[in-house]
Amino acid sequence: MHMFDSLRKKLREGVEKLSGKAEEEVPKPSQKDGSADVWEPGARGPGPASGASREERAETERSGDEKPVAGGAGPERARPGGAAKEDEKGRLAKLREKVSTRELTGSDIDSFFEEGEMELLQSDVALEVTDALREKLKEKLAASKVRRGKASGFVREAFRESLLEIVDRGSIDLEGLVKEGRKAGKPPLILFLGYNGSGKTTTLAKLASWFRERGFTPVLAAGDTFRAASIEQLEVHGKRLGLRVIKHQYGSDSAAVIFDARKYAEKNRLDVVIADTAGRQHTDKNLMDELRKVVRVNQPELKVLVVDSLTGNDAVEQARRFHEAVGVDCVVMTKTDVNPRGGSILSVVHTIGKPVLFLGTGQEYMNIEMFSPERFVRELVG
Ligand SMILES: Nc1nc2c(ncn2[C@@H]2O[C@H](COP(=O)(O)OP(=O)(O)OP(=O)(O)O)[C@@H](O)[C@H]2O)c(=O)[nH]1
Ligand SMILES: [Mg+2]
Repeated sequence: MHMFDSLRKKLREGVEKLSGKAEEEVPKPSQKDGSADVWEPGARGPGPASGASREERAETERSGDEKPVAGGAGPERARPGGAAKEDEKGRLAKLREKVSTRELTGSDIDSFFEEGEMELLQSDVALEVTDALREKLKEKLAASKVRRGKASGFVREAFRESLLEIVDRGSIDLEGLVKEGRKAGKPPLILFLGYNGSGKTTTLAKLASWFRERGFTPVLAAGDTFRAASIEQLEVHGKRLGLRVIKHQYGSDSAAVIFDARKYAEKNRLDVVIADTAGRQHTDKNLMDELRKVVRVNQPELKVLVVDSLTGNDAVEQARRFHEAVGVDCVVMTKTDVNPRGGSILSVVHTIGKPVLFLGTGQEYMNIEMFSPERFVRELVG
């Protein structure tokens, strides 16, 4: 199983289908300009040309550099026409463009989405995202002429750009944040929050390890004073990583623990405070109030929402509610190593308009992958 396999499959199918459409056939003879499309015997199209004059057809055959329509050239040969040369040139250029390009229409794009919506949903792409993608593709593809033989690259690029517009929400400069804190003599506070079991504690330990590898020294704040054994869990990480853990009693005020951790870091000239918080559901009013207080009292430099990518479409609701409650700065999507769907990344980012900081790709410290929107999109559509 590869990360995002099912989403990748669906999107690549989209590229193929739409580029197939673009290569498929030239439009039926246009009534408007009086010119006609040319079809040669053997062409993959609706059949022999109906309205083209012999001259036009012959000229198209002779313009050997552009082979607009696949299939064999007819037996007819050119018969010099009587029209003025310039006129003839213009007419032929127009004709050549007609046979060498095909306009994708809004309904081509709609039909892909109508067929594929369910599957996209099953890959955790929320309906709002599907709609946004559809509109973006229409903007880029509908009514633009696609050159024959070039459709696949053209359509792929449109997918890439559209997905990038959805998923690229800027980036967070973690090292810059810490360096600025050093200059100001105030170590930044990075606060982790999210649903129960989403991976907050594991993820913050991974980030602490990431900082250590880069020569920075974090201090950990045991802000989850609620769940049994949460403090011990953080202490295990502290021990493994050789980092100080600031803790209070179970049931004590989370905001106060984190406040103390910042003071400790300031006093000891440590680089960054990384704070755990209890897992909570947005429906739990008391715990959400507690989180608001943590934020109000401590004013974190970075609020990181940790979302279990396996949550599926519910991830959108989680992200929205946490964002409304405290204003999230970025997201970590965890368990992407055991999730072939991948659409929740698009959905969450689209919903709150904040960047993905990194992906959790396993249970070890090293299993984090800094998120690059460009790479993500390339992995999806090539
Ligand atoms: N496969 C995989 N497992 C992960 C990843 N991130 C976290 N986990 C696992 O998810 C489980 C929950 O992780 P925790 O870090 O305890 O989650 P939490 O959000 O702190 O949980 P609570 O404090 O109870 O709310 C653990 O078994 C982790 O090993 C990941 O990226 N991949
Ligand atoms: Mg935890």
